[in-house]
Formats: sequence, structure tokens, C-alpha cells
Amino acid sequence: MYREPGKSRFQLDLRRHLRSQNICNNLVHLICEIAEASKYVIHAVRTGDLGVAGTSNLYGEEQLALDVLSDRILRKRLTHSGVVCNIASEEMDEIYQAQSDGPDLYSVAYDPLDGSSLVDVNLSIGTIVSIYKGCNLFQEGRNQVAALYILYGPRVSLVYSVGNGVHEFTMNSLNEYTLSRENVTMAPCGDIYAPGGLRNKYTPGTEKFVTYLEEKGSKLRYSGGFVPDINQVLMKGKGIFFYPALKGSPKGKLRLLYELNPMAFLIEQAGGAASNGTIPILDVKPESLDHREPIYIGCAEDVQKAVEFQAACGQEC
Ligand code: AFP
Repeated sequence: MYREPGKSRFQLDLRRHLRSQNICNNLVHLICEIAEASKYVIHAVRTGDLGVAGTSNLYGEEQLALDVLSDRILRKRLTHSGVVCNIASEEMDEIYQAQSDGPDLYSVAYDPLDGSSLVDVNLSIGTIVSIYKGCNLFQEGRNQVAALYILYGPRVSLVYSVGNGVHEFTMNSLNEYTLSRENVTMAPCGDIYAPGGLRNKYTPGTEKFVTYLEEKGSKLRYSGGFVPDINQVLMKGKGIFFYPALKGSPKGKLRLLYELNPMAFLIEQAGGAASNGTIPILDVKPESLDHREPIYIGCAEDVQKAVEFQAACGQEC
């Protein structure tokens, strides 16, 4: 691992850390470009218009001005990076081709500002990014070469993996990301749970899983923001987030390409697990840009328990 003479490990900046990961220079450049774009997103969140954009996205969800602005910031940066083939954004209706050929190109799927409806009440939100080699974005999540998120909270943190562990960087007073945690790992089981969706729409299997968690003393910790809720489970290393299948919504709410695959990649890299209640999220074949899946993600034993309750209640209740 790279260590600059006279500098402690934890003053390492993002580019140096990426260069120590033995990955292609174009991927180093791409992740650094995304980190740079996040600084403009942060500025927009802190000072921008909290109103609606007057448009809606692929899911019919009303877009906020910040959703559209954040998407534009990221797409422009990726397009000018010179290393991106195709781009898919939760805020765009179709894939955007940045360039069609060239050596060592990557494709990127992102949610530019997940949880944007929480900005007006000053809760934490984030950007989620999934990266594949080449031009095909409809690959199983297990084929990702990198995944990262940026969490805009009391501190701004960037968490990434290129398949060699999970590493957290925190923005300092000079607007630089410096290493704050390296090789983040999760315990086998946890004591917090973040339950998404309406409880009265839970299926019996999910209902029994929640009862199991409460009986073992797990505490409810849910903010309504996927990025902070996942970050809490990951950084405390002991918990589970789920947004399950609901009565009337068998695929739940969260999107496979932009939200579930990148987070599942990170959590598995930290020794956790992510399932749709039947198979690992990373093994689900994406069928469309708006592909949704139920998700149970966090400590491996907690996720396995959730899968067992789904399997048991599929037949009996
Ligand atoms: P917004 O991006 O519309 O705020 O939705 C946030 C989100 O996609 C994800 O961040 C949360 O985990 C989930 O929705 C919360 O959904 P519920 O409000 O249905 O619990």
C-alpha cells in the first residue's frame, strides 16, 4: 500500500489511495472526476433552490430543481472525463452516450441526489454511483468494477470500493477528501434495523422478520435516506436495512441499477450481504433502467434470517 514519506496513512488523499489499488489509470481518473463533481453538488445542496423543477422522472416522481441540477453536474463531468462510454441516471429517461469508442472506457449508472425530498428538512442525503467496464450497463451487479457513494451529512464523506475492500474518505477544511477509514468490515449480525416502506403493507414473512429483530433487541434506526441509512449500517458494522416487497408493490421501491447494485457491491466487499429475499442482489439480471427489487442488506446473518422468513412464509402464511 502506498505511503508518502512523512505522511501518516490517514492524510492520504483519494487519488493516491486509488493509485495504490492496482487499477487502470482511467478508472482512477473517473472516480476522481466524480469526487470533484460532488463538490459542486454540495454547493448546490447548501445554497440551491429547494423548489420543484416542474418535470418528473421515469418513475413519475416530481423532480426537484436540485435533482435536475445534480444530474447535470455529474453528467457534464462524466462526459468531459474522456473515459466514459454510456451514462444512466435515475433522473434521465434513457441512456446517454458520452462516447462510443476508445480504449479502457467505462459506463456509469448513478442516482445524483438520493433522498432529495429530505433536503428541505435538512436531513442527510447522498449521491450513489455504479461503474462497469465497457459500454454495457445491463450487466449483473457482480460485474461492477467500482461502486461509491458520497454522503452529504454533518460531514461530507466518500466511500468507495474497486473490489479490494471498502474505504472511507472525509472532506477536510480545504475541500479535499482524505482517508478516514480503511478496509471497513461488518460483524456477522447486528443490533439496529432500518425498515423502509409502510408497515401495514408488509408481507407476513417481513412482518415475522421484524418481530424476530425486535425480540432479539435490535433498535429501529431509519432516516428515510438510503445513503445515510446504509452508511450507518456499514460504518457501525452491525445492522440491516430493508425495503421489502409490499402488498401491491411486489418489487418494492428501490432501483437496481442506481441504488441497489452499488450498495450491494460495497456491503459485500465489507463482508456483509444483500438479497432480494431470494437471491443475492448482485446476481439479479437487470431487465430495464427502471428495474426495481426488494432489498435486505447488511450483516450477513441478519440478511440470511430475512431470506429464511421469506422462504418459510412463501408456503405457510
Ligand atoms: P427520494 O429520493 O424521493 O427522497 O426517496 C428516497 C428513497 O429513494 C431512498 O433514499 C429511501 O430509502 C426511500 O426512498 C424511502 O422511501 P419511503 O419514504 O417510502 O420510506
